[in-house]
Amino acid sequence: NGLMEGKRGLIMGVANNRSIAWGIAKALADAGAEIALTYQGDALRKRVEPLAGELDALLAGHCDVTDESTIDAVFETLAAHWGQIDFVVHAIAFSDKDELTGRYVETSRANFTKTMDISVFSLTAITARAEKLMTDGGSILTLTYYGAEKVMPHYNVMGVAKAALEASVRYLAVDLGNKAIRVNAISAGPIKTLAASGIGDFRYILKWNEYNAPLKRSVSVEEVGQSALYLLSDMSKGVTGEVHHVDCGYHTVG
Ligand code: 0WD
Repeated sequence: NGLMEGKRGLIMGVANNRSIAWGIAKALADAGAEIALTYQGDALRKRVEPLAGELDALLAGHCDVTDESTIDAVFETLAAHWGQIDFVVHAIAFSDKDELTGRYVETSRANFTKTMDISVFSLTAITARAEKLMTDGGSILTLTYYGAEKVMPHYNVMGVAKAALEASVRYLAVDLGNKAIRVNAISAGPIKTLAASGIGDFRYILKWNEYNAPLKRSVSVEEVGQSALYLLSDMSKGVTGEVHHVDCGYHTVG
C-alpha cells in the first residue's frame, strides 16, 4: 500500500533486527515512506548500517539522547537532506538492569535520574527539534508499556518512567496540536528484544501474557509496525494524545 508515499521521517531506537523500531521501520518503508535511522555508538552502528541499507534509509548518525549536541546534529542532518519531515518514532528506553529486578523501593537516585532522562525527557527533547521541521504538520510516536498503569513484577523504575512518558504524550499533544502535529504512544505487549532481556523473569511475563491475553498469544514486532503505520499516517489524522494498546488485549484482563 502507498499509505506513506511522499512522507519522510526519523526512527530512533533500532538496536538490531529484533527491535520494535525495526518492525516499525519495515512497515513504514513497505508503505512507501522515506526513512532516516540513528544509532547509539559504534557498536550499534555495525548493526544499524546494513539494516538502513535494506530499506534505502538515510543514516542520520550517532545519537545518544543524554548528549544534546548529538540530538542537534541529527536534526541538522535531516534539515540539510530533507528540509521538512512528517514523522518521528521514539523507541528508546534505558535503566540499569540490576534495578529491573527485586523491589522498586531500592531504586537508587542515580539510576532513577538516568532512567527518566533517557526514557522520558528524550521524547520532549526530540519533539522540540522535530516541531521546527514539521512545517506541514506531523505525527510523533513513542513506545510505552502496561507497567505504567499497573504494577508489573520487576518493571520497577521503568514503570514509573513510562507513566511519566504517557503524561508527556498528553502535554506535548496539547502544545503541538495547533500546528497539526500529533503525539501518540503505542503500549506494546511484551516482546523478546535486547532491552526486554534486561528485565527480571521476562520469560515468565511473556508466558503469563500468552496464557491470559484475549488472543492467547504475544504480539509481534510486525503487528506493532502495522499499528504504528496507522498512527503515523493520515489514517489517524483525528487522533492525538492517545495511548493505544497493541498487546493482544492483555490490558482488558490484566
Ligand atoms: O517487551 C518489549 N520489548 C517492550 C518494549 C514492551 C513495551 C514497550 N517497549 C518499549 C521500550 O521500553 C522502548 O521504549 O519499546 C521501546 C523499544 O524497545 P525494544 O525494541 O524492546 O528494545 P531494543 O531493541 O533494545 O531498543 C531500545 C534501544 C536501545 O537498545 P539497547 O538495548 O542497546 O539499550 O534504545 C536505544 C538503544 O538503541 N537507547 C538509546 N538511544 C539513544 N540514546 C539510549 C540513549 N542514551 N539508550 C538506549
